[in-house]
Amino acid sequence: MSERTEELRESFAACDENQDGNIQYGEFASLMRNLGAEMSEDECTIGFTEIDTDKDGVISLDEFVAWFTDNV
Ligand SMILES: [Ca+2]
Ligand SMILES: [Ca+2]
Repeated sequence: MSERTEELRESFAACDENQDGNIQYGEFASLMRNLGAEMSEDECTIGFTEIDTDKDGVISLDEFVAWFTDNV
């Protein structure tokens, strides 16, 4: 596992407040607030949907890593 992926895994774990192994919408919204991103409810929803590529309503670690690898 690359160092970059390890960092992302740690960010994911920090974001996963209830430690269930997925990021729910509420956890994603508070992550964005913590990052200081000024996002409206709509923008948050769009961002969440974009990362949730299999559309199961939660962001898995794979989806999180894939999105940050492609976009950051
Ligand atoms: Ca969670
Ligand atoms: Ca998903």
